[in-house]
Amino acid sequence: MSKAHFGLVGLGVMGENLVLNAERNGFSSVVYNRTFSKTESFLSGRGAGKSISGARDLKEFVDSLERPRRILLMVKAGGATDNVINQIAPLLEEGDLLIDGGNALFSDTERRVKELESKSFGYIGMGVSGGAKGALEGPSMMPGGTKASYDAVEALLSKMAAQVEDGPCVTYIGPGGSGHFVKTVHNGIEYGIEQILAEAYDLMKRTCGMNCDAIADVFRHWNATEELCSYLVEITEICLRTKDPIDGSDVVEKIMDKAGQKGTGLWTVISALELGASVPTIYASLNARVMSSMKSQRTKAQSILKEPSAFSFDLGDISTGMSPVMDAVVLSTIASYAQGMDLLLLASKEYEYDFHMPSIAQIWKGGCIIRSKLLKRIQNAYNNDNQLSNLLVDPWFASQVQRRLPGLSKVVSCAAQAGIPVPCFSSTLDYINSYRTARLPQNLVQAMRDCFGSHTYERVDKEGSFHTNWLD
Ligand code: NBP
Repeated sequence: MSKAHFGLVGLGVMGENLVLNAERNGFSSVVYNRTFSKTESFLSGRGAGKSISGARDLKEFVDSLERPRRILLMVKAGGATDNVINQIAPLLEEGDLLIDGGNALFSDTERRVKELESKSFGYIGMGVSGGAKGALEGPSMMPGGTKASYDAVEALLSKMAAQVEDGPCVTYIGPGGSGHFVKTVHNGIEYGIEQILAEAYDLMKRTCGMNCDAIADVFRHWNATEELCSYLVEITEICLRTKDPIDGSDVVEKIMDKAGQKGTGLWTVISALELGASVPTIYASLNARVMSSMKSQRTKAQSILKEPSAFSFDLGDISTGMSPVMDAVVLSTIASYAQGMDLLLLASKEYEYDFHMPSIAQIWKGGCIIRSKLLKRIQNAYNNDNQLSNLLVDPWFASQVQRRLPGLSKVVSCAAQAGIPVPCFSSTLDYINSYRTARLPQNLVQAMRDCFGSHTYERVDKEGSFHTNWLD
């Protein structure tokens, strides 16, 4: 029997769809899953009639693959991935290649790359984005490891990836854990945008009394603009229009207001703090999920901490796309991307990943959850300057800030008066106002630090390190 071109371990939502994608693109495949009954039901279900076979154990799986073997792991990140690697590594031979497509912590991938490359077979840590549909139809993929390992699977990955006007949504990201680092930051940006869209929905509902269909109309309008045309805006409209089949009411209004998280948003913020990147919009979205989980405390507090008395303000109307709210959404979305890209640049220097920023923007233009028209502008900005200090100072983005800052400011101040939380909008406003302020009040912070702890300070009028005897 001829050997398969491609092997997949882990028949979860992602693995199932990725192996169907590989097979559709001409790569006969073999699958292995810890629980064999899942393999059987896959092969008799979605995998039936295709060039996909199943293996009962890892030895049979490895023996069914042509050499050098190309094996994609799509199992739960963390200990499960280590377990599978420990079981499969002794069965591999020189030149074989393992790809971890799970959402691994990038430092775990660094460790695994070091351990496994020394065993003479290749190891790639690859971020995959696009959910189930993207995995089947073409995801965005972010592979990191040695260039030689990437070259060995480039043809396979290029065929499986989403395609946009300037190529497939996959590229060599860089060494070690760089692919998983980029995927982590992608998810951090995603957290930000999801919260931004939720804040817009909340404002329109609570200040304008709009129902889900009316708000969905606004999202449809936004999705037709260059600034906001994106997958997340598109699915937000769908979510808002979807009705409960039982009583025809809006499903969204029946969903518990507690948002889950699996770690990548947290890892983004931890990395940002470690590297000294300012990511307040992304952090605000993470904190909003944490706050949302405190449902019983919030319910109790609502009756104790009264909201401000009646207010009124003008957010525009649907025909103008609720323009101040749109300004707030556009600038906060830009801030999410800007903060994520800034974090990538710092990581590129600190970890010697040598990121090619335009290529990262390019592979996010299709297949992934944060795909949007804005990414073309981001790609252009970094094509002009791969080390651009911040997207906000690129001419096109700067013009957006200039034009939309009054709208964002209005939304934040009105929301504050109405007692409506808009953590991403307000963090973005502070972020932009801070970033465009040449002199911040940290001179006083430095004075205090020197006063109580003799930490010294620099001066604006001469070089050196200074101390004042403040308390004498
Ligand atoms: P899950 O994250 O739910 O993982 C399911 C797979 O992991 C099954 O094949 C399961 O085998 C296997 N597994 C587990 Br759980 N523990 C194992 C262990 N100790 N040893 C061996 N296998 C084990 O599936 P998923 O949602 O398809 O995600 C797969 C990976 O892709 C994850 O790392 C995830 O973070 C990442 N990812 C997910 C998405 C998404 O939208 N879902 C998007 C991008 C990336 P079993 O059948 O025997 O339990």
